[in-house]
Amino acid sequence: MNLQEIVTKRTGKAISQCSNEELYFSLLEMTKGMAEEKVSNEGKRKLYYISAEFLIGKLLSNNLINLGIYEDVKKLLADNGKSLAEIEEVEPEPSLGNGGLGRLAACFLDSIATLGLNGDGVGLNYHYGLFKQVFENNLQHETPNPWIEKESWLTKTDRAYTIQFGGFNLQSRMYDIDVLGYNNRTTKLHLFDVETVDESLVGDGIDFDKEDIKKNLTLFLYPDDSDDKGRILRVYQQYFMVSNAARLIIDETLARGGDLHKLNEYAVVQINDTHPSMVIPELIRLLMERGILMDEAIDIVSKTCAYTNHTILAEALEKWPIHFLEKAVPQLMPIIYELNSRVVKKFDDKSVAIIDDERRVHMAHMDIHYGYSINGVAYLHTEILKNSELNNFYKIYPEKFYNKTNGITFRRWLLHCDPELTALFESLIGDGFKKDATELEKLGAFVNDETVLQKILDVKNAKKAELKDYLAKTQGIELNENSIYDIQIKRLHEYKRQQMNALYVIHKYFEIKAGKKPARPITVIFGAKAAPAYVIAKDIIHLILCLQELISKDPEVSPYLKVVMVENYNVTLAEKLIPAADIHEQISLASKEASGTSNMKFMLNGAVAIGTMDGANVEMHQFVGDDNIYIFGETSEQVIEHYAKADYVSRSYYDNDENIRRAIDFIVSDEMMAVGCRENLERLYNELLNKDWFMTLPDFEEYVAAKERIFADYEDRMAWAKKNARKHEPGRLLLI
Ligand code: CJB
Repeated sequence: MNLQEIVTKRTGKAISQCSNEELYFSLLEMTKGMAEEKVSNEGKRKLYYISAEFLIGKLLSNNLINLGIYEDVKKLLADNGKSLAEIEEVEPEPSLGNGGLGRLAACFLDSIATLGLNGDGVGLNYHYGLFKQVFENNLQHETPNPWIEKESWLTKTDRAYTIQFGGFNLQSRMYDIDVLGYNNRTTKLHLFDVETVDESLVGDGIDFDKEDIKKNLTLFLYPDDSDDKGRILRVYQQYFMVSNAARLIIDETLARGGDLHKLNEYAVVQINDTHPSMVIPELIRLLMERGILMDEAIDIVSKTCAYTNHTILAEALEKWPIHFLEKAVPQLMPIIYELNSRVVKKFDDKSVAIIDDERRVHMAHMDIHYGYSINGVAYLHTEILKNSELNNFYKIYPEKFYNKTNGITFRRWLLHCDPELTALFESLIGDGFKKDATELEKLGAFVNDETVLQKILDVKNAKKAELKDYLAKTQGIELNENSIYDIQIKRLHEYKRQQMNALYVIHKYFEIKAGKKPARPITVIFGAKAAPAYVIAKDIIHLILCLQELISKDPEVSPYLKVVMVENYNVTLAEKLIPAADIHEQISLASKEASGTSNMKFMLNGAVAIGTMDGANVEMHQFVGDDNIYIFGETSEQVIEHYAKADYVSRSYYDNDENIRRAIDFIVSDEMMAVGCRENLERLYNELLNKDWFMTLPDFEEYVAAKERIFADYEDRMAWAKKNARKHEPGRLLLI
């Protein structure tokens, strides 16, 4: 059925008479119908990408693009006085992810579908998602983020399993979301849920009874893990995810006529970070239940599973106390003990054991011993894994370590979010780049063409004006479109150093007060959620929001400097912010950002990076050269050495550097106390002064200098535009 027919069936009205809501649901029905008609990718070996997060973003426009009907639908609606952009606003964004790890999973699904590979995603159907961020009194508050409506992209399937936990069983149900490839076939995102989940369990904010597993299992992604109850709940969630996945893999393999003794020829399981690691013992257990002996089951599973590491931060490498697992999933423990005892017998090195002396199970260790591949997500990150963080494993299994530098889908991050730039590119190099990003290299021919460069600048200005309108309408934020938009959007974490950017804002505030006005107004934009239990991260949000208020009320400074923190940063906002950015901040402490992927999205949309030699910035720097990226700060080798020698003392920077002292002292100044909370500001001040674990202060002066250079260079508009055009010369970034 075409759109008009569906609209008539649903509403009895003409398109022109329908509300945006009626049109959204009609488009949803039409698109789902078209997806169902497409064939799934095929091939003998099927990939199961298991992930706690899939940060898929809104689906309507992306699906219309991938079906090749976006322009036709847009025109049909426009001919009837309707705006597709306004209809898109009706769509809730699925709240199934947190950060880059989840967005990467979503980009992979797009890529799998487009490339025609045989592979599906497997995860959980969180009813309230991560959480919705609300700002009150310059503080972050968390509320549920319901996104599942009566009609949605989810399709209930017939697949259901009985999942066994210590002392009780739960009935699962699989829901599917079709992921459309570009002019191609589809793949599926399988999301498992519990029939008994009860949304009314959630009371104040995001509080709920963490022990009522039957009712709470799929309420939230990453439930607060500041106490044991929350941590055990994460174990229940993870096991539920992987037990369903393992059963699905076995059933599908058998349904395709596969032989479980050769499971590895039919299936590959990608373990996205450690959350799905229990799939290893669970698959072994299920194979044994089906009559395969343990030795063989272990061998089969070891040839089937592969693990992606996304961070070297110890806190994110999960280690579950044995008593948690004994309680939640006792049936796995005999297998985990056996896996550990084989390791201990073979290697006389405690650091590679699966179970440590504190009786904790190291999930990553299990993945490495019993998987066939371990990958890091950027060149530098993989080198650090091999040479330091996982060196003891690398020495045992050098052949298992691979690098896979992250990528992004340019359908969403160019075609969808910047149709104007896409049209410009298409007019210059044809449309082959929509399926094969390497064709963007052809843009290199225009690097000295001032007419083209001017058009690139014109598109940027149009996107900046669009962002201004959007934020005014949706968040009541006023931007000056003639200012420089300098944007940092990512999870809030001390290692990502949003606090360094905030200290720069304070520095600039003092400079302006002292009469050193910037050539052009600057708007520093942040978007970030802090984990509910991460106190210092929430204090950093508080600092930024206080600066936003204080500066906006200061008539001396506000014409030149503005700070904005967008509320509830998500994929939808990223799609508006990225095309409008002039400058993007990639300022993590070198060695700590595994890759970063917003760096790639900004670059694709013609923004210039200021950053450290960290994650994928290193490869970007290599590709674009010194002139087109603003690199500063200590190297990863220097940083790793500071940690090894424990020689970093933040207070000495405070004592010896006036700018640093002035900026840090301002955090607890009377002006700040007038807009903020003493407790939060003092805690952050003390943290920076006495600990500063992620070494904000040593890089500060170089950061300030790099910012001054980038702002000065911005004024030569043609030279600036060239920085963008150059990025598409031959041999540039490899995108998925
Ligand atoms: N990452 O988003 C997350 N969550 C985590 O818990 C750990 C890492 C991010 O994964 C991205 C995809 O690989 C990386 O680009 C990013 O550097 C990393 O922080």
